Amino acid sequence: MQFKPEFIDKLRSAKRIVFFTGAGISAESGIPIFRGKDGIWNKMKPEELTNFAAFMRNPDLVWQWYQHRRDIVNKAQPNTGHIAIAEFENFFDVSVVTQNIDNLHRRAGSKNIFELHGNIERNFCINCHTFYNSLEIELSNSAPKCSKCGGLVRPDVVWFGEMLPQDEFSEGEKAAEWSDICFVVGTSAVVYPAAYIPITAKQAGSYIVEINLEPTEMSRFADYSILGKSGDILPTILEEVKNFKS
Ligand code: BJW
Ligand code: ZN
Repeated sequence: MQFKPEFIDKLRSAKRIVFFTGAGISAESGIPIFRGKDGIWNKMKPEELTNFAAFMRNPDLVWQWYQHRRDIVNKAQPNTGHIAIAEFENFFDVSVVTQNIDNLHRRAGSKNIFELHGNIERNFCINCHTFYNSLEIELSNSAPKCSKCGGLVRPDVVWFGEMLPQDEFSEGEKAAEWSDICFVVGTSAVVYPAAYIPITAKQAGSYIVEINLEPTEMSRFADYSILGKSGDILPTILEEVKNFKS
C-alpha cells in the first residue's frame, strides 16, 4: 500500500495523535455496524430501541436487545485495527475518542480512552442512579430492578436525545484540539455532537485522515481519505511508523 507522501511527512513530525472511532473498527471483530446495507438498523428501528421513551414503553424488549449485543461483544476479540491503535502508544501521545460501547479498545490495550456513548458493561438505576456492572445484576430476559430502590436498571449508554458524558466529551475535545493528526476510523460521522470531535481537530489545525470502506460525511473535511478495511490499513500505517522510528 502506497501512502500519500504529505501524510508520511505529517506522521514523521507528529507528537500527538487522536483516533476518533466508530462501529466500523469493530466490524472485523464480528460486531455489526448500525447504518448502511449491513447495518443492524436495517432490521431494528433505532426509534424503537435507542431512546428513553422506547425503554419506558417496553423495558424488557430494549433490555433483551442489549443482552443480545452483550453476548456478541463478550464473544468478540479486538482485531488488528484495535491492536494497531494500542501499539501507536509506543511511538506517540495517543488518545482514543470512541463512539463504541464495546470495550474493545480497552481490551486491545489502549490506555487513554474517552467513551462518548457509554459502555455496555455498565448499567444504572433510572431512579437512584446506583451503578451496576454486568456481573452484579441478573442478566435475564427482563429489565432488572435495582436492589436498593426497586427502580428499573438500564444500560449506561447514550440514547438519542440524551446528553453525552460531559467529562468524556470535553477531554475528547481537548485531545482533538491538541492533536497533530486526527484519524477518523469506521464511522459514518452523522451522529452529533460526537461528529464535532474531528471538526474541532480540523479547526485547530490537525491533519485529518479518514479510514473507511466508503466516503462519508467526514470526507469533505479530511485531508486524506483512505478507502479500505481499518484492520488492514491501520497495521500498514503502523509498519511505516516502525520503519522510521527504529
Ligand atoms: C468500516 C468497516 C471496516 C464498516 N473498516 N470502516 C446536531 C447537533 C447536535 C445533535 C444533533 C444534531 N442533529 C441531530 C441531533 C440529535 C442526535 C443526532 O445526531 N441525530 C442524527 C443521527 C440526525 N444526537 C443525539 O441525540 C445525541 N445527543 C444530543 O444531541 O444531546 C443533546 C440534546 C439533549 C436533549 C435534547 C436535545 C439534544 C445522542 C446521540 C446518541 C447516539 N447513540 C447511539 C447508540 C448508542 C448505544 C448503542 O450502541 O446501542 O450511538 S446511535 C449509534 O450511532 C451509536 C453509534 O455510536 C453512533 C454512530 O454510529 P457509527 O459508529 O458512525 O456507525 P455507523 O454504522 O453509522 O457507521 C459505520 C461506518 O463504518 C460506515 O461508514 C462503514 O462504511 C464503516 N465500516 N466496516 C473501516 N472494516
Ligand atoms: Zn435504585
